[in-house]
Amino acid sequence: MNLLNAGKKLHVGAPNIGSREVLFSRINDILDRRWLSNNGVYLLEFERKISNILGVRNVVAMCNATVALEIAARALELHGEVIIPSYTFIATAHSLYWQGITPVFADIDPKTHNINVEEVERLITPKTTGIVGVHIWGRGCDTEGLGILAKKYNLKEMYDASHGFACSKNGQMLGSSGKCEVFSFHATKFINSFEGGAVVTNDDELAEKMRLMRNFGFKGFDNVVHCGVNGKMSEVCAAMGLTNLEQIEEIITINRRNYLAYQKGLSGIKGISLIEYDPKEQNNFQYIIIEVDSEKYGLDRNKLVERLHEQNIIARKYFWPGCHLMEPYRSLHINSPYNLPETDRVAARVVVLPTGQTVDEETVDHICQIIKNRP
Ligand code: T4K
Repeated sequence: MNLLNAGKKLHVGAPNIGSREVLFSRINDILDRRWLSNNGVYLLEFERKISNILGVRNVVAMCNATVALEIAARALELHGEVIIPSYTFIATAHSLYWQGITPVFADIDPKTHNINVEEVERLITPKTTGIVGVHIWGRGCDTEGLGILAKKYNLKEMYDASHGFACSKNGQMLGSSGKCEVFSFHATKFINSFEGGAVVTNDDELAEKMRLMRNFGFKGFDNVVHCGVNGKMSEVCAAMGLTNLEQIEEIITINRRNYLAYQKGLSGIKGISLIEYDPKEQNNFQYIIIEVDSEKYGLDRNKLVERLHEQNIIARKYFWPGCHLMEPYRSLHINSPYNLPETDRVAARVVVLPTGQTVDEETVDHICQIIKNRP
């Protein structure tokens, strides 16, 4: 019986969960070892496996992607202004502002929802020290274009790849662009470790610095060489991550099946378009994103979300409003006099629909019927 038939709410972001038996046996082993955190065997194995999947030399796993972004920015010595898209989860902006860096918001390309490189160039000032690109929905952003800008203006380039685990661009897994890339393994992500994140990089020196910063800056027992923080991933989280990695193919198969069912069920509904994934690339299909053209559809985007919620389908309006319209950034008027018309337009149209293990084809069909039966 699916969740809706059982009278339960169906959430966007409901976690995918691997073999309980395997997880519990790992947790028992962790307890037997009495090694719960700080470079334990499960953490090291998790890092090794991610490194193999992504084809990146170094993986530094952390307690979540927000802290991973903060540590990466600090290790890169970003300061002053850093350009990011406004159309992203607020953590991309907060991770910079939290350490005294001003995030300057660039507009997006409405077709890809990713940062627009020309807009980035317009925003570069003498205070700019870096760019953080974001691979929204796991669709790789223009890393070539941002790389060229970074070189031209001597800026540090890094990526928030929170959505992009096991997604490729030009046939290569995301994770190898710029100085480093950050992944999230939060409960809602394609692969979760309860809470978790990682910075990945091919730069050994940078990786070593971030490893130390993740553990308060300690190098050895009594020697602190950096200002650091507690960014460590616990052994239990690493065990969950490892267990979920073992079902990666299965989750992709389920997500892909659901994506294709949505594609079929939503086709031909005026004013509703499902975003596409490039069939030449690998994708985790973790995000079912529709854009609602209210005029053509005949119903406001917010009303559609309300209607879905009334039917126990907890759809989300990620990422509305853009970061530039959230505090503290709204009051700071950081982008004045630049407007972000494409960000505002896309953020006002997007609805995220549920997928993953808790969703079957019957459920997708039911959701599509609700969307179809507009007034
Ligand atoms: N950069 C980007 C581009 C990101 O998207 C994110 C996170 C980050 C950075 C930072 O990564 P982390 O520091 O989190 O590793 C959620 C997630 O909390 C957040 O991780 C994610 N992006 C964002 C897109 O979505 P909220 O505020 O919507 O979280 P919440 O708790 O309302 O959960 C979302 C939905 O998931 C709910 O409808 C309920 C469902 N859910 C959630 C949890 C935790 C479950 O069904 N089970 C659960 O255990 O941000």
